[in-house]
Amino acid sequence: MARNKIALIGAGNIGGTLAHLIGLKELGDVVMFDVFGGVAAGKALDIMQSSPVDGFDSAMSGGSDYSAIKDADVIIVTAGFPRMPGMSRDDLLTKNAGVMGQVAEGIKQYAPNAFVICITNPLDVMVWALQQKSGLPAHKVVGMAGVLDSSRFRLFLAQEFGVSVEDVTAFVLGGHGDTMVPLTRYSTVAGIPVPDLIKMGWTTQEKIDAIVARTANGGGEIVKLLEKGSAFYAPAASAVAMAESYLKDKKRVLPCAVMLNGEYGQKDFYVGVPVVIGKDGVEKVVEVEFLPEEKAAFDKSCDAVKKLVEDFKKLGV
Ligand code: TXD
Repeated sequence: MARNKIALIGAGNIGGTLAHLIGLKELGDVVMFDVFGGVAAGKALDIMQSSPVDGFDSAMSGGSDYSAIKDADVIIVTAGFPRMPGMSRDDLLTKNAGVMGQVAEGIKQYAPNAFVICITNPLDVMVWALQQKSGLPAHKVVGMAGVLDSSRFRLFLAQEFGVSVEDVTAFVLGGHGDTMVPLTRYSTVAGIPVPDLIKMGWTTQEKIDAIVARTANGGGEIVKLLEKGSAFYAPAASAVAMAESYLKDKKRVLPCAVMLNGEYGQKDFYVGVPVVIGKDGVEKVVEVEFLPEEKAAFDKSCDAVKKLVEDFKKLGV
């Protein structure tokens, strides 16, 4: 059987990390595309030169010609501009709107059957724009944010409880950003929900509230430290988990930004909810029951995303 072909649109910090992880996991051959073709080609060559040491057989190439992505099985989009200190994700709207149009054209022309994962910010709007402009079916175009947000949440919980990250699950919904909604009653240590752990005296509500706030600001904390650019190791790992679930038909339940069609009482825009990812892309949206305050937080998050979609439409790009 031929190897999978994975195209990376954008060969910046996340793009380069994606290529490296894909090689180390032998998920397929990698084609990197960037407006700076030399950067894409250079990173591809550098990573391929590590393959004899690490023992993986993935071909890597890079350039600035869209024809190279022809018939890719998976496309991961990071093209665009990252946040700088003091910028919100939404400030990136105008800058990245034009980029998405070009990327959508390239995908439509050369790889209309691909499973597409968008990472570019502001995430929920950019993935919507990419789906609309490329015309690919919505179940084949998803946004990466929830896996990253819940990974951050899991880490902070594991640190608080002094347990392995492997034994912590977390549940995060809503838009990527300050309005994201972490559901603590569906977040667990070895199956024990966080509210029960509070009752057991293992932690306090105040500490959990602080962890929730730190998670929601998880990206900003890193932007501030890095001073130029935003997080890239954890975002890349998160997108690779989504790609792997599709390519291996693992049917993992992962929080992804997907087009809602009446689920959770919302429709016609992208927002983060738990979904099953398998060989058909988004195979199922998992709909949980909300408590009134959770519903209010989710609806508020949806309103923020919808407003941004309207702002995007006004740009007329
Ligand atoms: O959770 C999430 N979704 C995110 C999103 C977490 C972290 C970062 N997130 C966003 O991903 C971030 O705000 C950016 O919008 C993207 C990419 O982040 P990265 O850190 O990889 O940015 P870089 O290093 O600036 O890389 C972007 C590359 C760079 O090499 C540009 O030359 C290229 O994109 N670029 C383009 N490539 C192709 N086509 C066009 N038009 C283009 N414009 C820029």
